[in-house]
Amino acid sequence: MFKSLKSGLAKVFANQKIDQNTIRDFEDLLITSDVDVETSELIASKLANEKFSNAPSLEEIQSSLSKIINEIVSTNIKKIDYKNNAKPYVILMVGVNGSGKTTTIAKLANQFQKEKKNVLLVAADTFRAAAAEQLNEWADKIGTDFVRDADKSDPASVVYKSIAYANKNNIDVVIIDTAGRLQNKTDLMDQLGKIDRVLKKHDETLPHDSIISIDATTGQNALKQVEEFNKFTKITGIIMTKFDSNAAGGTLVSISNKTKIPILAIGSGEQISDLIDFDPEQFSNNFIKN
Ligand SMILES: Nc1nc2c(ncn2[C@@H]2O[C@H](COP(=O)(O)OP(=O)(O)OP(=O)(O)O)[C@@H](O)[C@H]2O)c(=O)[nH]1
Ligand SMILES: [Mg+2]
Repeated sequence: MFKSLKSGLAKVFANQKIDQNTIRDFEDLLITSDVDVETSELIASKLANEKFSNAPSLEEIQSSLSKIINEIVSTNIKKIDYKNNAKPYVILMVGVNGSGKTTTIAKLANQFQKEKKNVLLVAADTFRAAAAEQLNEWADKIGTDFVRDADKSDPASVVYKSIAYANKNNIDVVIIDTAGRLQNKTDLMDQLGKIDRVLKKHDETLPHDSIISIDATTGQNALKQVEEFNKFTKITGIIMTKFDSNAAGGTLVSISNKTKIPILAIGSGEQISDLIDFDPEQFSNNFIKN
């Protein structure tokens, strides 16, 4: 992970100089690591303003950069706060196709189960029969409750019913799986808006969390995804999936800087235990130094 940035930094700052030329090359390097232009400029200007000795070593530059990145990615650090909140605590999982929603739900459910919470998984991806099956299998494996509706039914309907089910069955945490949708497909985004509104009919504080799963290898489009989904349900947290694959890492830096929405956790594989809390310092060190 992040290999390109480290070797790139060594090249850009080989002459141990921080001047207009190296700063420009550094900005270009960030952009090739999936950091957006504005955020790249911000990081570069912060670096240019750092007080260095005459010929700063690569290590000095790296330390300073990792501090700068850490400042950006540690805005609004947050965990899912389901323990001290309303019962049931309702989490809506959204995101584009294949971004890891269903797998991440299984990982979260597994964590909550371990904490002795009663969990309900809701299949609001009614487009594909296989989608509900996939969630059902996870529910069986982890041992959570599960509700679904007939295929092709209105997903808002099963969502509405699920809250009544949760109230009746002493459920602590409800996690709703939604169909993957591209953020520019208006009809599908409207449908998501309807799911959000139906939840608010039960209780206007619902959903307590709307989490978007973002494939860490997505690049610049990730920002657009967060911004668009946020128009239909207020996004309260981000889970970056597939961090074990060849992610450049810059996507996460950009999203943190531009949206200020907390990164809740990171998906590090396909197994149920492959979900780790986001650690800004560790991320920043890896991003710059590894
Ligand atoms: N390596 C890796 N693979 C992951 C991770 N999270 C999910 N996947 C894989 O990505 C693929 C898609 O995951 P799903 O959870 O089905 O994604 P989804 O967003 O529910 O997909 P749709 O419902 O079709 O929109 C599966 O093969 C998962 O095993 C992760 O953190 N690391
Ligand atoms: Mg899915």
